Amino acid sequence: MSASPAPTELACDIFCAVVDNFGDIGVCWRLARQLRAEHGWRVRLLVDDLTVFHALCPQIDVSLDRQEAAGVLIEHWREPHHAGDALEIADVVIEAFACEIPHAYIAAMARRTRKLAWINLEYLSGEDWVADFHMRPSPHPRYPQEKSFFFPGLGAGTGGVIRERDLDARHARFDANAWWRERVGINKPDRATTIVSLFAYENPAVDALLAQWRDADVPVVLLTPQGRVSGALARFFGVASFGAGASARAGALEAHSLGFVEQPRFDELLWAADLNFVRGEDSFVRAQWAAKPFVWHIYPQVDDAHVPKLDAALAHYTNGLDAAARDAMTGFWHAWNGAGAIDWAGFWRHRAAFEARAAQWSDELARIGDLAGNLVAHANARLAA
Ligand code: TRH
Repeated sequence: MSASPAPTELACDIFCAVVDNFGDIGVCWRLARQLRAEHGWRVRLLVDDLTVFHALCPQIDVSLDRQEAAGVLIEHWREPHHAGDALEIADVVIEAFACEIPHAYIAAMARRTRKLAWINLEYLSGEDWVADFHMRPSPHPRYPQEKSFFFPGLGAGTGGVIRERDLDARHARFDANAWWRERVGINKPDRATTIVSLFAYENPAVDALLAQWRDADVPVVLLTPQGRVSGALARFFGVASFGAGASARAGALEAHSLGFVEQPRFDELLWAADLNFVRGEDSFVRAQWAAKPFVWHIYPQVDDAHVPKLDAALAHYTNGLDAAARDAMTGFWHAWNGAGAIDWAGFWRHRAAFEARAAQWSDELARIGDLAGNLVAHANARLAA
């Protein structure tokens, strides 16, 4: 009797086009690392903008066509025709966020005799329709290929969101005192202070919020990664700029600007704060795992297509809060996203209820399963079909 063959490492290509900001590569880089580290896949990440990637992974050399980081092969993908240095077709092909993969690559996929799984990884949405469309196949109009649509989501029957196996252990090891000294250069503020992290786009509501923090009864220490909201802080404090390392004070508000850190360290900021303002997609997910109250600045879309997405997330997140706390959270998220007036005191008076719900929601979300694990199961099923 012959011995059964050793299981082969699945090869996976992830195509990532950076539309803007950090979220496209943020999601792809996190997924690539996890597929390599936790599932043993041989992962190649083809990305069209190495400069943005460098911000999340300083090890990236923007001048190289090919390099390796965290066990992942990284190729500078020159859209739209460049199909990777060697036109080797992977077992699992992931096109992130409907980016268009090169025709030469698709044609080679069609010529391949062994099965492959071609997956379009969609943007995250908490809306109900997502479960109906998750994992649906769609035939290619020209080639005998089927592509399936993998939908991240916040509810049962969706692909879930990314969650690494070592996340809880990393969180448990987090030394807040050491972090404050290293990253902010001061001792951790005492419990009487509210610590807020602020990662946001330009936001008309920020001026009112800064003024309310300045005039608040309870002191606020604000930590903000330098970026799109830094100009508003500079204006508020009457300084020329508010880049990394800057600090300022006004009334009860003390603010510190932080430099951008490599992606695995971004969680630490969320763990250090009592309340997190996050944006886009990846930081929105990380805030949920941090299990602290958070406020989401959603990525604005044309025709207000983001509004139902915002409300769907709110419906999940506020489920189980009493009516007053739910209304305060809903009103504050809406105001932060351009509808209504900011009311800090009315919001934060529900802090205890928000904290309890944030911990509970993090557990509920974990029950859907981690996106990488769900995606591996889906790809294996496609390959075996
Ligand atoms: O940067 P974002 O706004 O990204 C996006 C893009 O705009 C994209 O086009 C859009 O479709 C998507 O949002 C919904 O926000 P996001 O998704 O939170 O990505 C930020 C990434 O930056 C995240 O992976 C965390 C990382 N980061 C660090 O690695 N270090 C840091 O210091 C900070 C502040 C963030």
